[in-house]
Amino acid sequence: MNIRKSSLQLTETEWDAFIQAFEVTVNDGRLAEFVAFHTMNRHVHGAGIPGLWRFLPWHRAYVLEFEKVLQSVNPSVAIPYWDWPAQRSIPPKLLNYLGLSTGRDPGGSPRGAFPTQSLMNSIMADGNFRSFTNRLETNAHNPIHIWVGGNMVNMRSPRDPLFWLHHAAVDRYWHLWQQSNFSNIPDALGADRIMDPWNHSINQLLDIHQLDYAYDLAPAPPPPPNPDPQPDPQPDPDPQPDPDPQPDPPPPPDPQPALRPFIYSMLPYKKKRAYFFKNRSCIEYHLRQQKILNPVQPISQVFPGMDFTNEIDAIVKWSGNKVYMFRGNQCIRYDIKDRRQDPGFPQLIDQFFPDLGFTKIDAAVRWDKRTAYFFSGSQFVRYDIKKGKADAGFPRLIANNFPGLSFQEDIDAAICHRNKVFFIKGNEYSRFDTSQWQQDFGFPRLINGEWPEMDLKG
Ligand SMILES: [Cu+2]
Repeated sequence: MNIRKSSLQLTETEWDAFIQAFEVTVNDGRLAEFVAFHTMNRHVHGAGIPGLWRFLPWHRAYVLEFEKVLQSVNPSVAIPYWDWPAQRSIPPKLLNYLGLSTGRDPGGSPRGAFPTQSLMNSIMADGNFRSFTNRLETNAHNPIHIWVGGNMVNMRSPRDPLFWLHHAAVDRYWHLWQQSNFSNIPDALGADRIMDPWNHSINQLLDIHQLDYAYDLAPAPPPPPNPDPQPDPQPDPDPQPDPDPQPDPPPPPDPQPALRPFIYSMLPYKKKRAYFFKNRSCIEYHLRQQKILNPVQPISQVFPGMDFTNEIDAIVKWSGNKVYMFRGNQCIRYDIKDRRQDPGFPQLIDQFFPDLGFTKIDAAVRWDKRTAYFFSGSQFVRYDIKKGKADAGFPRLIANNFPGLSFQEDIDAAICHRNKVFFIKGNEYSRFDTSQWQQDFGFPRLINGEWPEMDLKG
């Protein structure tokens, strides 16, 4: 039985053996052969059928078969798993070892990208295979591929040794989940049940002990203790008064800062068309064809004469040709036909829209002819455009009124297209069906997976 250990638990010798065996497969072409299996992409990723059913079993076979290749070089090698909630960085031993990868580009703070323990707990508590695998793939697996960058964001990701540690981690979560959901299995049909190019069927892949491997269940080592604040043993021989006393430093950042937003606000302006905004830029987008119509342009060029030329928090189409735009604690009204800002603006949000009860708006959306929704923090208000006031009984909690919506606070942007509302937060978007009043299946999705050019430059 071959035991896969946490990347935090591997000894120096075990790391060296893994890297040496990996390097042999780089040089003899066997890794490249495996990369080719992945780029063929035989429906081995979500979000539709059969990719949704095949993602976990196919990658289980894939990691297992490659592990056998490594073991043909050195029988003692097992692929370690990257324990993301505990090791929120590239395992140091692999920092300078790229395998066949042409490079990495780790994307800033891992705090937004690495799944937290509480996210993993919530995914693991999901008793439905279909939504479990979708969330594991979309919310935990994808962000790490993207965070690592380089080859890890495309189908050649298996070139990077991190891929294998990453997918061992995904596989381990499936295995742990199976302990309480064993009969809950991928519902693929016919040929989709066979994990080609091998002939393992899904049924043969369900029990890892039959596949002769296991995961160490040793708990991750505790985080290093905070050093006790000790009095300085050597008193400063020449204490100087602080030459420039500063106020206390700001409090440390929130331990779970929001993901870096991809889109700050959206404005529908014609049937099926919208502007998407980020930083100082906007692009024109076709909602139905899902394509960009014009290159990125500065906001100040597309909307001349406007006081807000960057970082617009929210935009909502109002009646006629008027739109309201929100930034910080201010709002303006803009005429999109005449392309000019209405006189008398900017105004303070809490003075111009006093019954919203918000000083800041994260997202706003025109829901139908008469209704707009404003989102701020974890709350929202429904607003009657015709009466010019908020409906009674608001604000309410997003979490209580949008059942199943993945984003329950700090929504970046929202836009309505027919009976669907798209919500954006960080690098994900979700689609909410207003006639069924529920989030559509298969969401949230990654913006840069499906809307590849959407990362507007500042
Ligand atoms: Cu992957």
